[in-house]
Amino acid sequence: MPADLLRLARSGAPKPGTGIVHLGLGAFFRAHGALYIAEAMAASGGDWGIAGVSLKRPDQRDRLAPQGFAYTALELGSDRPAARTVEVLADMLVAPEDPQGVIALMADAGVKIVTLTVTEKGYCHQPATGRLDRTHPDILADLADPDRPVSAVGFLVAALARRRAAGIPPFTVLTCDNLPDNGHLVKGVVLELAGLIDPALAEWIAEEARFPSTMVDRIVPATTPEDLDRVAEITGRRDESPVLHEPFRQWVVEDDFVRGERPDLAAAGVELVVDVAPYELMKLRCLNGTHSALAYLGYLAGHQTIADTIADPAFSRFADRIWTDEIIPGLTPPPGTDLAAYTTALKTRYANPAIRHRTWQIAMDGSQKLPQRILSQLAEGLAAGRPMSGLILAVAAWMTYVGGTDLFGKPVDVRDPLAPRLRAALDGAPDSAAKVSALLAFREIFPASLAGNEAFRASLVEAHAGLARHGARHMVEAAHA
Ligand code: CS2
Repeated sequence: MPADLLRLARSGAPKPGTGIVHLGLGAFFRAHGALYIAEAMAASGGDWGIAGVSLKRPDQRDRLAPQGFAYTALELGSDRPAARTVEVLADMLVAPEDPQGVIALMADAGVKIVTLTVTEKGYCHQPATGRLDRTHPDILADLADPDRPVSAVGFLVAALARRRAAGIPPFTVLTCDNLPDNGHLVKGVVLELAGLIDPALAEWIAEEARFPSTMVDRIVPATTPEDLDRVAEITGRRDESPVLHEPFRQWVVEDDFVRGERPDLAAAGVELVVDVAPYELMKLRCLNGTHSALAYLGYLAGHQTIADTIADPAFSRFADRIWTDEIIPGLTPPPGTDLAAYTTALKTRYANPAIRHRTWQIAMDGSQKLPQRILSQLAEGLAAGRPMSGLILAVAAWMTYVGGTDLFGKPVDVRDPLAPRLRAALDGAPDSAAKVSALLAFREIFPASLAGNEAFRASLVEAHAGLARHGARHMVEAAHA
């Protein structure tokens, strides 16, 4: 029996103009920001159609174009799956095919906002400092030819330059990636790159553009070929690029837009606030921090998904203990939020059996994720004298994982921009002590103050050796015994 197919578009209303360009159009934004924006338009109108841009590959465009850029969003977890047809995407460009077209689109006077989900590594910053990585190959390419950029940062700068030259006000840059103080971070890298190209441009951007911070939340696993069949079965219609997501969602946005121009986000349930920081920290540490911890340890214990991992009682207890003993004590709750209730709800979200979020997927790009998810709170907790053994075990699990062989001797497909360097450093190290030292020396991941903490190093070595000797499940069980 097909689920209800709700159309997320104003029936009979003229097609809205394009007011938003999204860089890095993947499953997450289509299941999160795009839905909020579609709902805001359904409630209050406005020309907030979205043009998507793929910065690397054409595959997403190739799947969506034949369906007129409409797609199915399938909510899984409540009793009955709920499917919606989303018609908020107006077009999609592939940057390497037509960089000039992307710049022209972003420089169009009708475009007021550029949203981004380019993942942590897409900002070309140094994770430990948040500053632009001026040696990054994409940034070097952007500097060599600013009119044919490669990176998201390069496109933002090129389009802002074009707008300035044409006398058009800048757009608002609305980042939707899981980085702390993400508005400030993207502003910093944009100003740094712009300053290297044209200092007057950087000044204009600093004065006229806006970079609100945001906290985004919804669990959206990568869509698999099996999911396409599942969606077809449920809806009775074939969709080459559906998104599958949990029922929960949250979007907290700093209300600071160029000329105040934005969709009526509040009508769709977005929380517009003055200070996003407490929401961001809560989400990054409680959710993404434990997600990464469960991903590395769960993977090493042989668990395929987060739902499988949290269904294992040892891991369920482990998650409770790190929330209670290590994470929550370091947080200031956002107004009106009970952190214990927040993490209890999180655990129910993790346990959703309909969401097959692979530990391997979350384990990707650990070098870019660990600093803000785990290491910053680890450093603060150690300084405050809290026992941080659960998060230390998670870091040891990451150190094991990036070695490229799991605890059963099977190869691991490590996806990380630093993978070859991490692997080389580990291959040259004979034992746990040497391996831990080799990785702690990566200054772009571990700040000197943390790497130089001898008690931390000793605990890491013990945890790393313990994983090899006793296995992940045993270590998780023993972590809080
Ligand atoms: C996950 C996030 O893949 C990951 O690293 O931790 O994508 C997570 O599912 C979202 O941030 C949830 O809002």
